[in-house]
Amino acid sequence: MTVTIVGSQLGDEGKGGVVDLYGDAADVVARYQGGDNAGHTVVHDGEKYKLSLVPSGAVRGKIGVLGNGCVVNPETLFDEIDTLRERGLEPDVRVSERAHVILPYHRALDGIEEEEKEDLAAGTTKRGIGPTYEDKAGRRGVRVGDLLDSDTLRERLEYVVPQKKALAEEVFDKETGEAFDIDHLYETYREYGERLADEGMTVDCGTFLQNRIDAGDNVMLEGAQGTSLDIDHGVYPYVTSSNPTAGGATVGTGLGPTVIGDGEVIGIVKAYLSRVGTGPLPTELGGVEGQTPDYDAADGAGADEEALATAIRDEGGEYGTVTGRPRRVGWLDMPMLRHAARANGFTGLAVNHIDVLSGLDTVEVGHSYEFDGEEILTMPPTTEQWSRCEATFKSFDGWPDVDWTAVAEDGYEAIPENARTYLEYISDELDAPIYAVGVGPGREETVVVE
Ligand code: 2SA
Ligand code: MG
Repeated sequence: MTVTIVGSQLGDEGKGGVVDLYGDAADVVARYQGGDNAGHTVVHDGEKYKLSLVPSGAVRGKIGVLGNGCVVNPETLFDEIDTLRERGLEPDVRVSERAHVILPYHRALDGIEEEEKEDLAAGTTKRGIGPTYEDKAGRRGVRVGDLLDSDTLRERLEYVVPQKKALAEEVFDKETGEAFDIDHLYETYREYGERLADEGMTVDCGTFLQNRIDAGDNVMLEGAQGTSLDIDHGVYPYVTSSNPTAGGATVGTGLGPTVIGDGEVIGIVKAYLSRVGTGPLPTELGGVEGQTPDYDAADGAGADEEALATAIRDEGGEYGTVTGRPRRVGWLDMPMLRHAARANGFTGLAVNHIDVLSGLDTVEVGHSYEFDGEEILTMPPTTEQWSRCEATFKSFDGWPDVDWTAVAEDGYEAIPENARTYLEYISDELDAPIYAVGVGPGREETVVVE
């Protein structure tokens, strides 16, 4: 049996808490896309762990797998594993031999391209994610399995590195150093390969997971980022370079779609919107310099909106886990969620952070868009079209700030009535039941809907 956890918005929907909730029943937790651009905070036995690559289940004694759809920076991988070991844990992490390796030149080129792109820059995490997936699609990538075979590694590097060096030096007019030096890269990455082999960490992901499922184990597939950051279904080009949508779970692990479809696909929804990075955002409140297009510090009426945005940002701790960037915030965007519900085929929803909105007089929701004089209920296919959409809002009466820990203990009926009205609206619009409601940052602060 599998449970797939997918972000339905722009990442940071609180997937970690839901992974925790369902992770108890899981024996294996696998990631299927992305790399060390995914920030998740895991609280375990009162200790806080910040991870960006290692699947969060590894903190809780589960087997953590990085699937073939992931891009792996071995330096981050071993740093995270070593840090967990120093803190007394014994993480069991496996890595697909088919996963692609992030090399130092990928990180360098990510930074260079973001500078060059100006208005088209996605505001990436600069972890080399895009350039690594580019090389994967361009059939010039280095895979984890290649690190274990020094002749192949050497051959691959000799082919690709001169191209990368020329790109940096000749196209972008940048100086290159060790990150573009074949001998240096060969030595360093061969050693990573040795460590992966010594610790028996590499697997053929699809076979490994299928065998576990056949033996009766539960497998959780943990998506990173979110649907609107999907390279195909997101707001291109302001997206990440992988498929966070549920289809990515099959391609990115090697499990068949019927295996994934036999299980649950849970859409994680944040009760409002947050976004790190650039691009349009029709329900945005205020803005963040350097990320919001044409950002202008607000005055007059806009100042109230800025203040509300700041309050939500601070209350919700909306700062990037990986980069520390303040996140842009806005009201819930229903066209975005309808798009996500369809693209992922959610069997259920978890709605998080309803506590963050408590105490407001009214809570707004972008119910539909006005687009070229017409009302539309889902996202248009191009981002240029999306930028012309104006949200039409629907207002909900706010709910009080209550003792959310007590609510978590008492169950769904203890959630303030107005908040339940809001939740039921989301569930009706997306035609999916609510499985869980996040009412606080802690692991226990989740209401499971019976
Ligand atoms: P990239 O680095 O190539 O994946 O960036 C491309 C776009 O995808 C966005 N992106 C993210 N958005 C939200 N959360 C992410 N993870 C970290 C977190 C981000 C952080 O959990 O907070 O710490 O800043 C994440 N990863 C990628 C990114 O902003 C670009 O718009
Ligand atoms: Mg995150």
